[in-house]
Amino acid sequence: MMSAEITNCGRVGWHSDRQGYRYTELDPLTGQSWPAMPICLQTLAVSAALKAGYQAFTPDVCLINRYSIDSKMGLHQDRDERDFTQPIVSVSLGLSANFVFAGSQRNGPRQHILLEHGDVLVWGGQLRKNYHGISKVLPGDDPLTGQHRINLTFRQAL
Ligand code: MD6
Ligand code: FE
Repeated sequence: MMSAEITNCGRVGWHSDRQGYRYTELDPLTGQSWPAMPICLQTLAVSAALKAGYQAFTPDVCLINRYSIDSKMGLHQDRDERDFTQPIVSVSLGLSANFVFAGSQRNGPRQHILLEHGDVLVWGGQLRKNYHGISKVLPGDDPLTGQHRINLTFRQAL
């Protein structure tokens, strides 16, 4: 089992290493700022949030995960952000994946959602800190991403 390859764009980025995980203003691998969040992506995220009823979403980070067919993401909570009234907007590209959505407890009942190319999931309110993960990336060969799935998650971290 492999985990996804990770990078970011935006004012901060989410980084995990031996010292733990955190949001940083500089990419620890390059010492440089993360690339700016492209306006078109920011606009997409803000308008998706608005459609779902979140009127003041101001994402400052886009976490970029690239999965291969053998990668998974274990059940986790997204809880390193400051303001949990802000939703998360997740955009799926390339190969499809099985998204597992548990409750507020890791071992609670699970829902399985197929995330396909172009799907946008907006996530917030009572469910903001629910456990979730990726159990499987479905094999295939996507014309744009090849044998990969790319997930963009937009958050307001600060
Ligand atoms: C993924 N996504 O879809 C991993 N977190 O590859 C997440 O961990 C995630 O999609 C919070 C909200 C939506 C998500
Ligand atoms: Fe997550």
